Amino acid sequence: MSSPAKPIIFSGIQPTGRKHLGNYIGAIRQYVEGQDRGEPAIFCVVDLHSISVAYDPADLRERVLDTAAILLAAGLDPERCVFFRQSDVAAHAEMTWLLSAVTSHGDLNRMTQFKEKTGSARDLASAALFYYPVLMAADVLVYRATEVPVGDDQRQHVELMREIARRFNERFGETLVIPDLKVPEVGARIMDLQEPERKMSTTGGTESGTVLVLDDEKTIRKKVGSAVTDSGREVVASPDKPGVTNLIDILAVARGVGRAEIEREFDGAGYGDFKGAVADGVVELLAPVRARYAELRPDEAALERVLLAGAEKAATIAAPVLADVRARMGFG
Ligand code: AQP
Repeated sequence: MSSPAKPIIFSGIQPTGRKHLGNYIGAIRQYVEGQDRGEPAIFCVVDLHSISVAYDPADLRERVLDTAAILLAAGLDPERCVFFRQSDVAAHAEMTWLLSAVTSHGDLNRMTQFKEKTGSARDLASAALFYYPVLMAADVLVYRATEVPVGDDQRQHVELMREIARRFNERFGETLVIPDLKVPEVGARIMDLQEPERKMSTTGGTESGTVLVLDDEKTIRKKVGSAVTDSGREVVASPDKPGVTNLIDILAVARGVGRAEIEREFDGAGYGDFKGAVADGVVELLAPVRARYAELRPDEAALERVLLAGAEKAATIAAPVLADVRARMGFG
């Protein structure tokens, strides 16, 4: 089905209280930007995804509220976007099963994130982890979303959801929209400050190389100050300087400028001054979010109200799409 003229933006984020600078720059920042463009922009805390690894049910509920408060603190406005908890809208789970008819075992076997996350313990991984990309496809396709703002690590999953939509349309007739991937030009893959060859990550990164959205100023300065650079002095982005390149990207995003401007400003300055400026930039970027989070997080009833109201709106948008999919597939 050709994309409608109006953009429908969809993205999901896992429930943890440990959202990091990579999540903020690669995803959350794009959500806030998208809510003014999306008609509608739909964002959800993907708690169904989080049961694909070991978890504690009581803790899950708390982490959903943490994540909701972080996103609202970062600027999501439930009056201008649709913001909800994934498990409150049953269409996601039903759509997952329906789409599994046009997803092959081989497709899922090729997903690098599954391979990386399971390593040699693949046989012990939950079927849910293997199925994660189908649920992610369902999340997006059930809203006929046109645009999926994510970080670079989700590129392969978005390619697969596009393929699933194409196959569905070929097999059952034009029904689903093929969504476009949207990764930020700068900051699509923020790297771990201690191990800049790997991405900053909730589960796989180093503690001191991962700046959390809720870190206080002192912690941010310490983490940025001890970031791995290299033995040279030049502040230049290049593949053989992954640590410096990462810091340039972070500062470029924090200031809303391009890489070249940062390189020009710190030409000949040395790493000490440069890291100081990066720390200032990150503190300025995250401090307002942390302050607002402290105001919002205690009022759990208010957070629940926001999520439930969002779920009602989301369910209304998903219902006709799911009805079309069911009808095309011969149900009902
Ligand atoms: N390092 C990153 N740089 C840029 N974007 C990133 N994202 C994740 N890491 C980076 C983007 O953040 C969004 C939300 O991610 P998530 O919380 O839903 O789940 P995730 O991908 O599992 O987060 P992590 O930190 O990457 O967790 P691990 O490594 O434990 O799996 C997504 O859009 C993602 O692209």
